[in-house]
Amino acid sequence: MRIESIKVYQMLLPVKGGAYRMASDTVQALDSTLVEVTTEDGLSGWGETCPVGPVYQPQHALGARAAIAEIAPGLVGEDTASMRRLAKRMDERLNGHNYAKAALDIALLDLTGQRLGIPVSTLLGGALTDRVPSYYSTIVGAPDETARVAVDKVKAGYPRLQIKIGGRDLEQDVATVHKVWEAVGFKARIAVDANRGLTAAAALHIDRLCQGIPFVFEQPCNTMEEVASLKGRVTHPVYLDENTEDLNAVLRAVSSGIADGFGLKVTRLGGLTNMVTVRDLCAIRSLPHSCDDAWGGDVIAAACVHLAATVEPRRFEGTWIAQEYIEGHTDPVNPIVIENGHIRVPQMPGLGVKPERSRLKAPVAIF
Ligand code: 0XW
Ligand code: MG
Repeated sequence: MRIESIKVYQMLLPVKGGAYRMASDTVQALDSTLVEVTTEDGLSGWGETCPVGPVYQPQHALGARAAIAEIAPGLVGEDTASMRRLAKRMDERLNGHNYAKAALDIALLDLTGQRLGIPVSTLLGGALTDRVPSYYSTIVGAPDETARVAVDKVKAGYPRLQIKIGGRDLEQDVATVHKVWEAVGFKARIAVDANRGLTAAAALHIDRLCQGIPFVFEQPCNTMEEVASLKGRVTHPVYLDENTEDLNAVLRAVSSGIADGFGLKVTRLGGLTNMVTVRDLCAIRSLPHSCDDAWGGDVIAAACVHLAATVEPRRFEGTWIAQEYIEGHTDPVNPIVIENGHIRVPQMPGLGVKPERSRLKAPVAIF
């Protein structure tokens, strides 16, 4: 079936509570881009990409829409039967810009799933579970307050916490990790995420001053080289997030043993098709990882959950979705929701979510 049109929508997602603070940036409202790919028979598939501001990664909302404008005209009129051909077509139109291609990749898989009458998780190899764990991500905050939130979220059923640190005094970061551990103990697994914000020296200090606390250290420093320099010097496992900029970066991190695991973002890596490759690479070395994205509504949340359902549970680090930090749902009829720290995997054909038309403004571009 041929692609008849690609519509691009913009949706503003204000942060509940006012601000989401990370070491690298503080964001107040996120600018999400939704794509609707429609085929000649009237079927529509949806995709989404929503960078968490322009500083977290070298990606930004206007960049996503500009990249889609380069790519989309080359997809209109193409047959949707071959994902490989469509991926090739995207690469022929634009080099790189994985985060924009990701929205189209997700929409095309949504379409294919609907056409075949199977969920996207089946297209990705098949679900191993119908319910995936999520994790709660704090903001960079005062030690006592962060520990209080951590206790609340464990009570709410989250099996894992991601504690944000960085961009401030070492003393505050060390106190935060200790307070959370004293308050929560083994009731939840803990990741400490510095979002690139530490020098290697600061990461070494935190590692030593938090000896005996079983956390994984997520993206402590800015570059892969700095993170690699920690190997053998820190006692905590080190995970990469922001440095996994493309498939080659993941391959390099896996093959050289730089990372003990990953915080993976579906759009950064180019969509679900590429994430299947990453999932399988990680499986070869028994590396744990998450399946999330930086931000977004129900469409990207559904994409992450379908993929998450296909990951071997013993290595799975959870799916973070923005629900705790945004009001309402893009799809109020079949929303993706966290219940007791877990998320049900949609069983309907395709992604199983559709943005409610009344929530969408007019398309910002039609191809
Ligand atoms: C917790 N997240 C998934 C949400 C923000 O985009 C940051 C991100 C991370 O793990 O760095
Ligand atoms: Mg992270």
